[in-house]
Amino acid sequence: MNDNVRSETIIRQETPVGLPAATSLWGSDAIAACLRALDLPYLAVNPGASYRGLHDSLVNYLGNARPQLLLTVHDEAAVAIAHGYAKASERMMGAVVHSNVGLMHATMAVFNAWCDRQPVLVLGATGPWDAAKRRPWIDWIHTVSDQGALVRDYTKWDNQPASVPAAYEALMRAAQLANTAPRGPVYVNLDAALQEAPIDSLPSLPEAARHRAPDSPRPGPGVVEEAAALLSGARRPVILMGRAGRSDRAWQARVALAEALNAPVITDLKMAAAFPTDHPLHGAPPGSFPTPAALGLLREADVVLALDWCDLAGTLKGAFGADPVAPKVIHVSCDAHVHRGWSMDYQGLPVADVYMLCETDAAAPLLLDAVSPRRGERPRAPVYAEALPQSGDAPTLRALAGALNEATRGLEITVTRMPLGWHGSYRHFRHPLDYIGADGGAGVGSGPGITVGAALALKGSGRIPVALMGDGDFLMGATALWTATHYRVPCLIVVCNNRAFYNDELHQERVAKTRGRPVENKWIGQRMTDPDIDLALIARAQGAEGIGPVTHAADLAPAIAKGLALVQEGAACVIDARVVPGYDTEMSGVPTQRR
Ligand SMILES: Cc1ncc(C[n+]2csc(CCOP(=O)(O)OP(=O)(O)O)c2C)c(N)n1
Ligand SMILES: [Mg+2]
Repeated sequence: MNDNVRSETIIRQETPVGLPAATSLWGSDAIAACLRALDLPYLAVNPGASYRGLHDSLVNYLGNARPQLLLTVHDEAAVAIAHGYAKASERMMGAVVHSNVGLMHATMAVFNAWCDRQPVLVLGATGPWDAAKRRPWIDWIHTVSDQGALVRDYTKWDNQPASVPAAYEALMRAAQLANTAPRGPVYVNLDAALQEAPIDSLPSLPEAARHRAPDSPRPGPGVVEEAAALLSGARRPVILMGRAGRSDRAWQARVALAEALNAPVITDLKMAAAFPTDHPLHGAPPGSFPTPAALGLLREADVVLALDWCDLAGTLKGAFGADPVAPKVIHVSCDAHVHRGWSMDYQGLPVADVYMLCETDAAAPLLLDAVSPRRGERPRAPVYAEALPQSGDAPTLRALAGALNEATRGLEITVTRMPLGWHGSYRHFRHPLDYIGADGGAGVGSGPGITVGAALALKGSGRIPVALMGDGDFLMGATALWTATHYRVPCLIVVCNNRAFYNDELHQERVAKTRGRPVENKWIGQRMTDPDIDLALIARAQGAEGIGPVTHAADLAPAIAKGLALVQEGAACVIDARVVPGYDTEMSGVPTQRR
């Protein structure tokens, strides 16, 4: 858990009544006790008969505390909430999804967490595996051979334990692996018969502290010195600041390293805030794709320090094309430990003159100690101004960004989602929790769940969770909001509602142009109009506050201010901000975030 969020949050508690003395014990009681030993704060669930044994144990044996159940309205939201919680807190929680169908619903969220390298303990169930114990029909429907195969290619580990002691070990191993860098989701599948079997006594629980995840691997001997020598002697080093931790200490070490090297830093909107974007060394507005300004810096570089940069090969290709990569490359990452055959989320194979197999925040202090400070001319200060409220009436995304900046002045907010079309210069990030990064796997619909999970982690921290979300993203996952209202988790979702899957209109436009076909038709099969969907009503239907539709630019800042005030009073709130379809092409000619 990082030092910026409180370890315990106060949310609505649902306290079971009349708990019996534990005179009889069941397999799932032992499994529940083991989950408590792992110190999981919450289990986001969508219920199902396949884990009714475990559900009973969590409620009637553990008393619905440590872990507390969080009911979700969709299995995908359960995993997305756990994903968002880990992003903001750096602490793992669990998600329980019903046999096969629940897991099938949850798969996209598991994939997102996998690509985002975030730990989630996903629990599932099947069976009874013993066919003689199955109820007719439905238990057979609930039983599949090798259920873990559904998610094996995008989880770090999965298992179907056959006994209580095996379940203990599986849970310990799953938690340890999930939290070992590179982190990721794991899946433990609990046989219904094992859960529902009577047991004589609780086998003694494993010592979770002795199964905790190790610290980041350390780079091999000599590698730090090799990297430090390259950096100290560089004329124009550039830092690609990628995946990194949320703590103040790690943030400060990264800033100190950049300052010691006097090197421009490039950050990425796919990943959480890693470096202050208003620092004079922050080289270019961040994007999801390398921006022309960032590529220009790379072309001038003689040494590139890539700190767990997502898609290093692609970024270098953007700068150097088919030519050899001119600068020396120091590649700091242990991501290769989860590079496997099915998903290509590992991206291209980057060149590396020095390869430090460790995490960013393990490397930064070591490099800081080892480099000789580089003097000389400071790089041009490229500090850019944030978006301002717009004078015109058109509610563009830039106008929305300006309104957000105005309405949040003096407040500590955590941006839990950026919409496609967001331009990296619209808003500065000055703290590791100012922005928690994107979804990881480009799975639309994760925005609401990740936001609610992050808001859960941030409750009590004094920071206000604010999501800026596409309408497509909101609509695909909107029912995650109910979990926020039910459990009293405040958050603000500003839906950048262009009433379209606009990103894909741009794709149709490109194809039409290439093929010499009418661009005018790009909206067909993309626009969600006639009827416009009333997003504020979707919020109100779930007990949240709903504001809007807001249709004039001048009304955006007051609407956001009102939403923030409601959230500060404890509400979950959705603002339907009707933005005009279109991404910003004017901001220094830099492409906006798109897919
Ligand atoms: C689950 C899923 N379905 C479809 C897509 C393809 N896709 C990528 S971006 C996008 C549009 C998202 O719409 P919205 O959130 O409203 O953002 P906008 O494009 O309008 O800015 C779609 C459908 C996807 N990435 N994920
Ligand atoms: Mg849209």
